[in-house]
Amino acid sequence: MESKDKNFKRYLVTTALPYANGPVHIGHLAGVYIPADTYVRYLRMKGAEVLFVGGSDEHGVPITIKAEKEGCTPQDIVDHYHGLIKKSFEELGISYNIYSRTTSKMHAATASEFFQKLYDEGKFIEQESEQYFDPERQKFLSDRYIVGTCPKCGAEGAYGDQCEKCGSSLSPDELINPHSQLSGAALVKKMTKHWYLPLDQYEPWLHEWILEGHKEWKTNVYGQVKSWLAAGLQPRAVTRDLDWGVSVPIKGAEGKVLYVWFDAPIGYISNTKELCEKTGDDWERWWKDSDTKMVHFIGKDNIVFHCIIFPCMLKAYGDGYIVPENVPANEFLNLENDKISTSRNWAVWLHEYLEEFPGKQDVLRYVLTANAPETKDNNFTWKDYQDRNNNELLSIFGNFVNRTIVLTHKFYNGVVPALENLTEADQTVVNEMNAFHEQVGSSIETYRFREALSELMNLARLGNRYLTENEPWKVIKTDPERVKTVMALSLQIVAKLAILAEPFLPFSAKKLQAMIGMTENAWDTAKETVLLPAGHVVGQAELLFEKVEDSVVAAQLKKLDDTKKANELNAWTPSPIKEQVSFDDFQKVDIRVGTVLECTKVPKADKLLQFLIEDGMNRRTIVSGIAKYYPNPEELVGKQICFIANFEPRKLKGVVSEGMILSAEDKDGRLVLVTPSQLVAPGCGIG
Ligand code: B3M
Ligand code: ZN
Repeated sequence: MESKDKNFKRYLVTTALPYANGPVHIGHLAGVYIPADTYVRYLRMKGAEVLFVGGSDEHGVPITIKAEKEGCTPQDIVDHYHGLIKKSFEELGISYNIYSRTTSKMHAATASEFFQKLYDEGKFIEQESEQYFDPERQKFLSDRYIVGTCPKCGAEGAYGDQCEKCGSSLSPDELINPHSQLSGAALVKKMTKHWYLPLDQYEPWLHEWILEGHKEWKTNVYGQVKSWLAAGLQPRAVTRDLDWGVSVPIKGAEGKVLYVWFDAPIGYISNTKELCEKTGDDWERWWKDSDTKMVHFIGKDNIVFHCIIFPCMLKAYGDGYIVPENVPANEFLNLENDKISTSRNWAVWLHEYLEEFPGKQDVLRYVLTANAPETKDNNFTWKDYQDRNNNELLSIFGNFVNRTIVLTHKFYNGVVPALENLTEADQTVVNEMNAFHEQVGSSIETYRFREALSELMNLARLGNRYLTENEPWKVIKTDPERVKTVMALSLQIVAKLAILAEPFLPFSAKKLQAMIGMTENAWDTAKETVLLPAGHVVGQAELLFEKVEDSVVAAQLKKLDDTKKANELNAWTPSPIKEQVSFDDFQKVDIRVGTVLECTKVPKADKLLQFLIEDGMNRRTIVSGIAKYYPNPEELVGKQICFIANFEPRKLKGVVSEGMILSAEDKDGRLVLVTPSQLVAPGCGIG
């Protein structure tokens, strides 16, 4: 396997711990969880000893903000999302050995002990600095809790780390009039003490370990590490003044917790311990034995934490801790050509997919692997989802398997014929098909999952082509002996597919294995030419995949379109409130209800409508600039409108207008007439 120079005895595979403040979406899946699960399933099939560790990241400021907004505790938030995430991962078939959480007791103890040891050994720098403090709530505020006016665009409500209006990243010092999001109080600055991990001291080691020792890492990962090191590392604070997190276990640190990015990666260790405690395994052999190969699956925004900070923590701790052998981070996935965004609800959420597409886990796994953002950002579209399902899974894979099994039943009642009397062309197909086991495997081992999947599909293509070229359904009439060979060989391809597909399409592969009565699914059995011996009986054909109809795609696109519309409405802010007026001033304006008697376009004025209004005493003419929004003015006859009765008369395009009709101006500038909600007597006053 990889790292040809070293034979590892076991694999410790981790996936980034998703924040438990929202559900998981396809971007997370394509970037992290599906490739990791594919890798792990493959390793297990290879007979390797593997520990696959996941969990929820339940600390950090965004969780506390969400709790505050929803009027509940942070624990409520993480309980809800941890449950949701864990369940959806299970349903998608992400085959963790453990999926735990960073609010567990084991984690608090582990993270705390980790900090304590580094502290005791003088591995931190202690430093006081001035931080913003909310005098009303008596607490220090993290950047997210500080709001003010954006110095770049003037928007109100910009955060201490970013203005969401113009997107500029900010520091709280740059904000105009910074105040507390919690209490609204003006902020003061106060001294506070924190502990820093002096990353700069580890630069030479990082240089040697990664830049010299791991040139094989993906270029996006290697490149990021290189540029961080070139820029020079700074000491990083590993504590925060916050009341949600793992308490800093030392005297004088009351009210402080470990920084979420310090505790979260320790979660990999805590969760390993939790599992080993249950199973009676020794956790240290996973973490402190150089025979263990550790691989972190993450997204690109987590590279610095997994390639620099966490390894420095492990190195600082010493005691035999290993560091990752690889960190195959992916880029980002977009959705319908737009950035996936939780706050804009622009995502395909895993729990919703599982509900709306029952039994179609493998389709999502397939599409997200085929489109994985391995080397650059990539795009998910529902059209592509449909195409890949219909034209690849169904037409190539499903169709080949189905044809082969149906014909085997038709010709031989499901009994596999002997693979003999091979022609030269058959022998070429045998050689070709036997190469896939190695090709798919080595692509997986080097984290090239897209390539591995397309190789797998090439095996199915090979099978399809072989059947089509040999036409057993015709030849059966003229040369039944020949058909035995053709079917025997096709069945071996089906069996090979059943094994090689398993890391990618675990549900369908299992179904196929059961269908053809295969009991052995070790990866290396796929090396063999004959997997289904003569005389073996295969079961009846069952459909592995089904067509995705246009209406399904349309429904998903409609859902996204609705989201877009809702976002546009939310994004709009009404104009600022005008200067205050007194009751007396308001009383001066005489607003009344009138009934429309006539309504026509004003000639040679495309914006204007001329109304004849019954005002209870008289009839009056009012001209209003709403023609564009009421193309059939006659339809307004009989409707009631509101108008200013004592508005100074004005002449518009030769017509004297005796008042002003009220209309609402929508966010897009559209004018809509204001009418009473029930019929009232014309002339009655509004106020
Ligand atoms: N909670 C996930 C994220 O950045 C973050 C990963 C922690 S991994 C130790 O979305
Ligand atoms: Zn701004």
